[in-house]
Amino acid sequence: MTRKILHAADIHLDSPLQKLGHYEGAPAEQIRRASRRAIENMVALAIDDRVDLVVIAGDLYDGDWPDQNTGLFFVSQARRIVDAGIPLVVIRGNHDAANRMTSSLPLPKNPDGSEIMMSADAVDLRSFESLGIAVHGRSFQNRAEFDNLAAGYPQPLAGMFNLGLLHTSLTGAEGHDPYSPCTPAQLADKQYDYWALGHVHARGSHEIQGAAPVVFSGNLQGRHIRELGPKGCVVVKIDERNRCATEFCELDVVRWEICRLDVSDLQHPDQVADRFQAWLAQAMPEAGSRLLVIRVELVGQTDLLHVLRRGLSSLQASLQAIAVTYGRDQVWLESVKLRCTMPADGRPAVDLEGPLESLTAVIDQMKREEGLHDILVEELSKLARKLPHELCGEDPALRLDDPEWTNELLEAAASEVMGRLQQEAEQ
Ligand SMILES: [Mn+2]
Repeated sequence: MTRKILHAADIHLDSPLQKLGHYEGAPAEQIRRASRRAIENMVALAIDDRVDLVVIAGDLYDGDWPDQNTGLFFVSQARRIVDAGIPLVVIRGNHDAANRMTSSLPLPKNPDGSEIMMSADAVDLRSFESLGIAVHGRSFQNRAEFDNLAAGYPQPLAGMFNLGLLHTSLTGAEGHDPYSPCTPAQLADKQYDYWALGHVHARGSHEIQGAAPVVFSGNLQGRHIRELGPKGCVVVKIDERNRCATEFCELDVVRWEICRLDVSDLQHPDQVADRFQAWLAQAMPEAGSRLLVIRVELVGQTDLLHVLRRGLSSLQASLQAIAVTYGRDQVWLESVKLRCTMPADGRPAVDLEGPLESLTAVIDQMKREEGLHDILVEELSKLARKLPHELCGEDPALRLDDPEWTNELLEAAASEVMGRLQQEAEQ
């Protein structure tokens, strides 16, 4: 008997998008409702593709519900799944840990009468005899779960396809808290047939060769510019001998992309707009009918850097105009970032002498000095302590522990100073 399991995770239903309010003309409503549309797509896929089981590996909710509508929405979607005769199994992750959620609603029961939500008290089991599938899983009791939950998972049930459902950071993943740590070797030791993981929002496989697949499905719908590209779920196809093959299925309705434009051979800033339009011509068909949210990053070495920096707001406006006219309602420009640098060997187009020349030397020297980074972090830490909580959450305004971010800040500051001084020198 062949079977199909839909594996999803990290839905963060109705997660707030606080920064959207900062952008002029953002399609905020479309982005805000994206997590719901993505769930509807998931349910439609489960029903249309006739999957046999749906599992959600934690962080279904982003945290306590803003109101009961979030819970009611999921109840209605769970209802659609079980009404189609498909069982659904869910564990809680750090975001929707048992002790974080103050309100709850009764979920429908599975077709065999079992509960959808797995226990946080001990490792739980859902055994679907008619499918020959056993699901072992445990919900997070507390937000910060530092024990290796996998250690308590039992031996596989003989004669069944054994699936481990777990919310974990494995051995650690950049940008994700190290909850429920474990190694791929420890998971392999359990001798299950598939590990459906959640927590890490980037899709990926981590199995040891020859052992069961260990898969992060990634999140269902990207929520900001660091959750890039196609998002969705994994459909696991199981053959008669309990061997499985996985297939990624796109479910997102809003897609975040970075458009990197190399400006090394740029003759004039106006050319950036042409290149952006050419990039859009390729990207739009790939995105289908989805809303594309795009950050433009200019990379490479150019001595037009200071010119670009000075004209950044008008460049941003002209790219936005292209997004509106050429992209119609399908494209929204999130921001334009200058990641390009001055040519290492050449001097800027403008002849530097006197104070500008000295300043260039000072900036170059500061970039080489290692202490500069520490000074910046120390200064900004004072500011960070005064920031309201909303600006320090998952997508913080100041990312002081990210050396790439602080370096960008220093580069931007140097460029800004040079640009302003040159402007004055020319006037
Ligand atoms: Mn998580």
